[in-house]
Parts: sequence; C-alpha cells; structure tokens
Amino acid sequence: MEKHKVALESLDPYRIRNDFPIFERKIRGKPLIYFDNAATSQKPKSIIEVEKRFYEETNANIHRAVHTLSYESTVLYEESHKKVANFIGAKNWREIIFTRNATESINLVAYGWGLHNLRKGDEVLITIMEHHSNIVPWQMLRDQKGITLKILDIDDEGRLKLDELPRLISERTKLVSVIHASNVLGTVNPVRHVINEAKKVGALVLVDAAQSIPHIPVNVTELGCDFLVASGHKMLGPTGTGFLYGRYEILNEMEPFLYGGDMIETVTIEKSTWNELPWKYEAGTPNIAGGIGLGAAVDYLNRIGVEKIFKHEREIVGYSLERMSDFPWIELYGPRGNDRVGVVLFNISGVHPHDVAGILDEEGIAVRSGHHCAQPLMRRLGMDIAVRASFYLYNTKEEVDKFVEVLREVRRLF
Ligand code: C6P
Repeated sequence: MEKHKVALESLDPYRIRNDFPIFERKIRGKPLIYFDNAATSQKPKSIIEVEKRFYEETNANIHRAVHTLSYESTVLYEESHKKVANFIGAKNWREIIFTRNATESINLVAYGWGLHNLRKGDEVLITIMEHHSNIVPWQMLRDQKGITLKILDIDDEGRLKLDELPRLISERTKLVSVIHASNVLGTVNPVRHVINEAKKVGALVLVDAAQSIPHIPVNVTELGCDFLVASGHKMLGPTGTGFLYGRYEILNEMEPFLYGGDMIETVTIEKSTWNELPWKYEAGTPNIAGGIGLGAAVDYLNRIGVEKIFKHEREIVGYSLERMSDFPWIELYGPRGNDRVGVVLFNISGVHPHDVAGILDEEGIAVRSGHHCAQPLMRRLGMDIAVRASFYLYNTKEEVDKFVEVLREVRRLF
C-alpha cells in the first residue's frame, strides 16, 4: 500500500497558554508578552503542582533511608532520569546525570574528563558561535594543561564554515565541543556532520543542546555524540535543573567532579571507591523536587510533541522575520532558512538596544538586550550588544503584531 505523508497538525498556542499561570499576570496593566524564552522558559501549572505535591506529600532525602518517604522520593527521582533518557533516545538511563544547568554539565566534562585525559599539545575544537559556558571551561584547561583551543568560524549569514573543518580537525583533536542551536542567531548547526568529521580522527564530541532540546527532536543514539548538555529550566522545567548525557563507557571511566556523600561506594580513611552511574556524579543531596519537576516537564513536552513545537516556532519566527523585514531601519541577523530555531536578533538604527528593550518592557513585552553571554560571537558580528526576541510554544502571531507595532513606536520616538 502506498504510504501518504500525513501533515503534522499545528498546536494551538491559545489553548496551551491556559496551562501557564504567569500569563494571567499584567505588566503595567498590559498583558505579558514573553519573548525571552532562550534565557528561561515559563512553567506550566502541572509542573508547579508536581513540585508542590512533592513537598506536601513525599519530601525526604533519596538513597539514604528505608522509610516510606525516602523510598518514594528515590523512585520518583530515578523515574525522572528515565524520562529524560527516553526523551533524548539514550540507551541507558544511567547515562543521564542531573546537574544545576548546562553550564555545570560542561564543567563536569571539563573537570571529570578534560583535566585527567588532556595533555599539553592536545586540541579542543569549539566554534565562534559558542555560549561563554562552552568557551571558558576549555580556556581553564588551556591555561592549566597547555592544550590548544581551535575555533571554527561562521560565514556572513551566521552558519558554520563547515569546509574549514578538515583543516581544523587532526589527530591532535581530542574533543569537539559544539553548540547545536545558537542562542544569539538561532542557527541550527548540522551537528551530525561535525560528529562524523570528529569520529574520523577518534575525537570525542560534546553537543551543547541548551537551545535545541526544548525546541527540536534530538536523539543522542542517532547523532552518535559522546556528551550532550541541556538546561531543564529552558524546557519548561524548574530553575536549578539541567542534565548531562554521556556514553556509559566514558562516564564509567571518568573521574568524579564533586566528592562527598552519595557519590561513594565505600569510604575508609585511606581511600574511597565510587558509586554506580549516575550517582558517581551527583554528590550531596541533589535538587530532588527540581529533578522530579524536570521529569514532569518531559511528560508535558511529550504530550504536546516536540515536532509540533518546532513547526509552530518556525511559523512564528518566519512571520516575525517577514514583518520586521518591511522596515529598513531594523537590522536583522542570522540565517534565512529553515535551519533556525525561534530566535530573532536585531538592532534598530540609531537606538541603543537597552532603550529598545526598555520601551518594549513598558508595553509588557519581555526581550533580552545585551551580549547574550556570547561576546566572541557578537564581536565576530561586528557589534557589542543587540536585542533578542526568542519564542516558545505559547507565543502567537498576534503577539508578534503587537511587538512590531511597539518597534514602530520606538523608531518614531527616537
Ligand atoms: N543561555 C540566554 O539567554 P545555563 O545558564 O547553564 O542554564 O545555560 C547556559 C547556556 C549554554 N549554552 C547555550 C547555547 C545557552 O544558550 C545557554 C544559556 C541563556 O541565551 C542565558 S545566558
């Protein structure tokens, strides 16, 4: 029988908004338009409820006692690791380590793997598009271990110069650490290609998926990456949550990052041995309620469907670019194509970005202005700061219309 491609149903952002209590909030009497999703997402009622219920009904420390509450907390917390593992296509839930955020996840790799495996003369390749959290930990290793940091550049549209990869990757390359989707330009990088190139020389690959996991279906097994990091709080989960995926064999071999309670198997005064994965890397009492909330966020995203979310955001970002392109006084950055998440970086000629953001805020519209924690990229683009609007599943074209209307007002005022 002939197979027909079924068009993906659209999601209804108006219905989704009802799940998010914050949209009842008014800012100076105006409805909140939240376009700062790349910084952190809003949280649905169901996730707030899960955390509240945990504290009201189950609260106890994990792995430490035989009483009922401790047992239930442990089960819920482990369940969340399993939900995250399924969500990203990991083969084994023990490959998921809960952290505070993507930054901590990268530091875990830098300290746990880099500090013990890299030697003078080894190379780590990153791109000019990286967030500071995927630059600074490698600079630390450069300074402490004498490794070389290599940088892959972008073209004028804001895409990686992939043709330069063969020149930059060599037998000396031990790690390629690459951003999946840019928090500044919105570019979605062809990480599978980068992984294939890295594998040719046996280098490991870390994917910074902080801006892709919430918006695009990602499968670590299909990608074949060795590490992947993300922030739970950008994917509807609680703040103070994030995770590291690492291939089992590598995590098993690596050294711990933090030392102390729960990460050990045995301790004598002379020496200690380490707990099984993932607890070897989750020292001390973790953010139990947050971790359980992250599992609930994954449930919510699965109910909606990440493919639908991506499709919706593509519509919103496409519509925004179309509307904003009408005005010659708006300078837009980033690629024009489908390889883009819901991020729009722009400047209005003659107006300081913080003034643009301030006036938008007067009208209840939240955007971010600044360097977006990516100063090398901003410098590469020939500027210091800019305004960024970033979208998610609850944003509407109507909100974009209001946003564009206020931008026209900004232009008129200046
Ligand atoms: N970018 C933004 O407004 P944390 O803060 O650790 O959860 O995430 C760090 C991080 C890492 N990689 C990328 C691509 C990111 O975008 C971020 C966070 C936010 O753009 C806050 S600076």
